[in-house]
Amino acid sequence: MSPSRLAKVLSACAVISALTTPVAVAHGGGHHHDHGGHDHGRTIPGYRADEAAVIGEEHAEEHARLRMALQAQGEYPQPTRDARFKMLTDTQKTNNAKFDPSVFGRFTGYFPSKDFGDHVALLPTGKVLLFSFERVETDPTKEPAPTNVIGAQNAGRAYLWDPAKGQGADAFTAVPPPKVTPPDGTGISRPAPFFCSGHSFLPNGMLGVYGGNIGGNGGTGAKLSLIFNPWNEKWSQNEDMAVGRWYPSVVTGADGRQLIMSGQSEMGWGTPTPLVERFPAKNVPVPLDKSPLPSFQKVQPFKADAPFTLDYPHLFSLNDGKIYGFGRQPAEQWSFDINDETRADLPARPDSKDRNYGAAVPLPNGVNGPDSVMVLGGNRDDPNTYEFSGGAWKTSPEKRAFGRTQDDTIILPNGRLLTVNGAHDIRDYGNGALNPNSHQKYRQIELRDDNGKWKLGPMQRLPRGYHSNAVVLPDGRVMVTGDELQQLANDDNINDDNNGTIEIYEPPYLNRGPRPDLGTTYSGPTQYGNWFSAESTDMNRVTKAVLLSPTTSTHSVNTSQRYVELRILGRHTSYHWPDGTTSKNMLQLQAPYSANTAPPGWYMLFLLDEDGTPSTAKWVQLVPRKG
Ligand SMILES: [Cu+2]
Repeated sequence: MSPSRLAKVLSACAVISALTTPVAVAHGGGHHHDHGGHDHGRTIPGYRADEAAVIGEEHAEEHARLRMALQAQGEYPQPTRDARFKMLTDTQKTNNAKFDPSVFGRFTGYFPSKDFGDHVALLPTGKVLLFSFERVETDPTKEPAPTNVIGAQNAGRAYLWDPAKGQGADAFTAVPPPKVTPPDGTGISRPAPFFCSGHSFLPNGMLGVYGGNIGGNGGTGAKLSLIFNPWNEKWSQNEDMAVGRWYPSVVTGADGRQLIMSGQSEMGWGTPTPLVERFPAKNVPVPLDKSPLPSFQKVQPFKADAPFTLDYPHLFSLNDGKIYGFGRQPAEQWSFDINDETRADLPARPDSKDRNYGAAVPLPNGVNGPDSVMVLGGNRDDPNTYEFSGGAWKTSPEKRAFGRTQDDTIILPNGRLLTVNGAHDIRDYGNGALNPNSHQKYRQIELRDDNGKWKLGPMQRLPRGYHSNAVVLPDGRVMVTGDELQQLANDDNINDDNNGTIEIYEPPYLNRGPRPDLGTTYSGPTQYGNWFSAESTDMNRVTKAVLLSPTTSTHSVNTSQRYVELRILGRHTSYHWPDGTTSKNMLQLQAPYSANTAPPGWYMLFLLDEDGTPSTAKWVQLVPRKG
């Protein structure tokens, strides 16, 4: 049979099987069922027990043979993509009809993206930087990333998406990374292969990106040190780091400097580096303004090491000014003093299990800034959430509906938490590795309310696991993207250059009454402890003013998340400035007292009413006190 004929037969049946498979709903606390092909004694490769349950064993065996025949022909048929995507579209629609948008929110957008979005950063211009790698594979049943690819094909790519320009191709602009010639023996220059790097923001809104993979040895750490400048939309390159890092984490401390930890070294997979590096170096001023940085600045070694045995640790700057490093291995929990450059042991996480990539989030703590962190993702068998607070761990009384790995949990402008994305394992959505067929449950979002209770909500269109991301936009919507495997598996035209997709989720607060107004806001740099103005025609309805940090994330690591309330010092119907001008309906908001509460940098200011409905955001910048 020809490949297209094979594909037609299979996809015709696939639609039937997909549509008759019961949708959604958790199996309950971490129960797993292996659909890998060994159930009922069936050993035919490609056999799926879940399919057999719907269409019968013989028919499922027939499918298995067709599937293997297709695989042997080395291509993934467009009709299979189309059938799969139709199933996901239909099940999303059916399932989500039962969720009241004012309680659970709703998914409102799905559109093509120029990039896979394996790495994302919301920039202080309101644009989103998306980056990953040039496509090396179109078949989602094969490893889709250039992990072992050496040479020209292993190249980075980056795009800006401007939400103000909508959802079409015009809203995307290519911003390729600098060309480099990696030390891979080929001598070939190409856009920097920075996928699976680590990143965080500098106090001037620029993004520092460290590491990457030059290919081979199961992933060979790149020494790349790059800066993306959101103000002129250009990259610059620094001097290389001392070591290669693939899967490092980067965090910005209260001093405005970045610490770079972990990552598989230039020796390849299985050689995580304990070396910690810092940018900028201590004798170089921290960048505060928008002027481009000089190229080839140095990173600097940090005295203490960070011997994480598993990569991509969660790093956060908490309100005592220390960096907290929560390793995926339970005993690898440390704090770092950024002034003394020392490391101290923290108690072991109580779950006693290594965790996969999964979410962690610093919890809102009023005007004081975060002093505790919730670790919740990364173990599909564990629905518990763990809180590190006051130097000790506790297991929270409230669980999620089920455990997830590769999930993202982000803080919304009302201080509540949203979990999106998730999978069974890396490249495994519950039906075996490199099988795009996913357990439906991983498509359901989960929301945490003010009492800490979690509830499942509507489904996203695609299952998104490994390399997925989510970002709160300044208008309060949430952008969901990432996971090149699912994007390739559901692409409506694999031959065009739109390989990625973005989904938009509107939280419940966008589906209730009118939002509080936020007008002109002081947009210059604000020193810690000073007050600044924000105008609102709903001034008297406003109960809270909050700073929400823009986030940059990958692999469920999101070190920049932060939620800080501001003191409202005054409400003025009419305020007369010393220069003779007047502001109407003006709130007087006080910046946090110290960088320990919120490190220097750009933040989104939201005003909230008593129902927790946020305004759209305005950008403000916190800077150190002068003198
Ligand atoms: Cu990766």
